[in-house]
Amino acid sequence: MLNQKSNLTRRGALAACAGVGALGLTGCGKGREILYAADAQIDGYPTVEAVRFMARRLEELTDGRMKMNIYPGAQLGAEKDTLEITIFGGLDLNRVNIAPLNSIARETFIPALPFLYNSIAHARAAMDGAPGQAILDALEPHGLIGLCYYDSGARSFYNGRRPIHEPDDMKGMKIRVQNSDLYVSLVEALGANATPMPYGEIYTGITQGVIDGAENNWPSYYTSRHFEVAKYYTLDQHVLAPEVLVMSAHRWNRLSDDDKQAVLQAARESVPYMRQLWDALVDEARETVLASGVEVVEDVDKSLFAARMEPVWDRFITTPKMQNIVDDILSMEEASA
Ligand code: GTR
Repeated sequence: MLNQKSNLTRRGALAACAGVGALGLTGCGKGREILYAADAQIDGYPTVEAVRFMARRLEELTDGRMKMNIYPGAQLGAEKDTLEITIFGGLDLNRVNIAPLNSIARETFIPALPFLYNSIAHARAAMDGAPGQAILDALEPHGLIGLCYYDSGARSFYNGRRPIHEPDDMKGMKIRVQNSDLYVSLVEALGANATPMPYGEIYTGITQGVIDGAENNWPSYYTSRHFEVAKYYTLDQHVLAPEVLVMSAHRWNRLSDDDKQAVLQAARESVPYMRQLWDALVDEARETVLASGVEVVEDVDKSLFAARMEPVWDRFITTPKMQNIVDDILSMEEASA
């Protein structure tokens, strides 16, 4: 059993060492480094396992000098809150979706534009390439270092009221969205009411009728068990926005150049590992959810959803720099097809 005294002593040491930070989850001392990482997804989810992989690589690359402690399942709070703590320097690493970064750096709207990509391969190529790097770089002036992207597949609508075949079926529905103006606009463009709310509150929100549904990819719909309470899933695939692993610039700036390189290398090496786990979980999620009796609407005329959502592009792409990144992504379409 963990002895309470040593636990308290450790907390005191952490707080003293961190100097700043609401959580004080940053570790240092005698050349040894402990990086603290948060994730809103449950233990075992591909993003969590990818950060664990990164931790093992980081330990190897630094001969055991750098270690990581990972807190999955939103133990440290919802993404919006843990991001603020990360920027402030109270938490070292945070794996989040791109959406909660939207209010921090406008460039992060780009990968969440509706129907931007023509395939998963296109999304991966764009995020692995120059456009993805330009978006990560845009985070730095806001106190975050973007280390890498992870997959998040395609997000689609689900609800507990009726099957959605076309946008008009969503009229008046209350749909939970992430904390992002772009997502609010997307849902409102369809005639539904957007309700921003943390991920962890969706299940109860649906059972209590606060919301009718939400939108997410297969693995999240499955592992969050939302499929138990929202039995209609429509594969409109409106957004292929990625997950992002960010680091607090406070912490980053205190690392030696060699340690920065090791962190970056370990993060990058975790990406192909994550993708393997991701592809397998998409299959498992689809099979299990279908077997549970969920009604999946596969035959969707996506052009109807795309037409309604199109005005969102002009509303959120507001600078020539952003437009150039969008153009770069669009020009990669053929190469990745
Ligand atoms: C998931 C993502 C989470 C969180 C969640 C949400 O796909 O992995 O980080 O952003 O969506 O909808 O809040």
